[in-house]
Amino acid sequence: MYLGLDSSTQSLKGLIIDPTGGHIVGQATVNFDHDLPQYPAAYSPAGDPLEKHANPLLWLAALDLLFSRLQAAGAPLERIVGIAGAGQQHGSVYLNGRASTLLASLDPALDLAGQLAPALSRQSAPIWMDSSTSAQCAEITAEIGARLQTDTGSPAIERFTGPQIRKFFQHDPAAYAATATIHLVSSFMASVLTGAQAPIDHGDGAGMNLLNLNTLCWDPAICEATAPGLLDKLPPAVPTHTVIGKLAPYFAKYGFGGDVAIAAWTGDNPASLVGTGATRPGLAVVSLGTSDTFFAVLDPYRTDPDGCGHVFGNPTGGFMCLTCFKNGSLARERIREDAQVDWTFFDVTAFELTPPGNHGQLALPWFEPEITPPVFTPPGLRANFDFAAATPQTQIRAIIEAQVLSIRVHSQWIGDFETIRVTGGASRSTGILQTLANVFQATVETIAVQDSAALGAAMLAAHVIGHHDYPCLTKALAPATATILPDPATRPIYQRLLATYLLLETGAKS
Ligand code: XUL
Repeated sequence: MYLGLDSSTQSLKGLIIDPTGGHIVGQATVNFDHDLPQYPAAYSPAGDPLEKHANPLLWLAALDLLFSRLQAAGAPLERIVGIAGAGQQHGSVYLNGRASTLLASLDPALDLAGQLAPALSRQSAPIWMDSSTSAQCAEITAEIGARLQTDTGSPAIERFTGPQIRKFFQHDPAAYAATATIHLVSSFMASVLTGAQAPIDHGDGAGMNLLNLNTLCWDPAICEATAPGLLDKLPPAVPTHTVIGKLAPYFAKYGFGGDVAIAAWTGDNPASLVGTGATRPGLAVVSLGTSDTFFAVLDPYRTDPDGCGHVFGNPTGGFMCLTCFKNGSLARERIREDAQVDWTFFDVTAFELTPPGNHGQLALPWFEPEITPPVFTPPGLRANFDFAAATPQTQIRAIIEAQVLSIRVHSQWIGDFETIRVTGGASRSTGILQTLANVFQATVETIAVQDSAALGAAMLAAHVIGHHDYPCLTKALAPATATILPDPATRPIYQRLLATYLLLETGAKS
């Protein structure tokens, strides 16, 4: 059996799979706010709301708690032969020169947080929600130029690790100098499991603005432009398919056996690519959550001319792209509440009462600063018709078609797709699913996977350690639950509406 872990912003999840039977045989979750409120999961250390940090001891306390919960629930921990994991991307953990010794000598009589606290050279970890590094992004870009995007897969991005490291170096040079190793959340967690400094995988490493994706090595000039001596502080970069060590003896107290292999951890999005069964070209995933995300395999390597899409490593080899749309479900919820309709009306009825294309009427719900396209000051609702005077069904179709057209526009640089797999809460909406099928003229599939990052990590472990093949793992653990075909008659309607959408987006950005 194989264990997949997902260390995300709000929780640590563990999911155990039996790859032969094709079942999930155990799972547990630690919810940070609820279970460990003493350690903040996303706070602003100096009161600047653009800064968002976490206390890294949180992730250690969560690991102890998760394993004791799995043990108490009778999960078959003694039968686990391999573990892999996924971490929230971009967040960084700073360790001093004592860390390697402390990691190698964990005492099972004590807990992880207490023993590893002295290993930290920085008490907090900037996480992906931090957008406070615009100045550092500009400085790195001025030094490196356009090569930064074409070689690292993304232009300088506020939440990415390199700009965050530069800010730390500028604001606290002494603590930076006392830092021996800088980890991502993923490689930090892997280090704790193995009791030794773990490498960073290409999947998550690509979210740092430091890894050269043409050479798959840390880029010396970009590292030096980010912070002096940085190259020496980075763990090695390795393919995701790497066995990095054995589970440290510390964890035997939870009932693990003596010979558990650990595979390299990756980022939550690369792990989700595996967990949604989307590791082959021609298939894309749209995850409709608080934010909407679009991800797919990218082959061959190239970058988004608009700079909105990011390129990460595909854990199974090659590359993937990811685009985040900040105004997802929260925006949909707000429109539904304002229209005073229930979810059945929002998800189904509104689409039965209105025609595809909505007579050219579109509305962008940018209530929060948008990531794709980048809009820092949210303009609120922007429509090309009198939104307030329209019926709820027209309003709803206008919003959903604009959101789906935005996903289409900002994924066009990748190409066309035969199949789109849809996950997340809003994938219950038949209206949204049919709109996706029609706008993309692709088959839409729903999948029942709830925790795609944790499942993807478990599948990675089964593949890397147990040599199970991905198509079989996907068939058993992430099968399609429904298929929606595109209506070919809507192709010209959405081709025209795409041009209308672009005009609306341009107006809303300015
Ligand atoms: C991706 C990103 C988020 C985090 C969430 O670039 O910032 O999706 O990975 O954990």
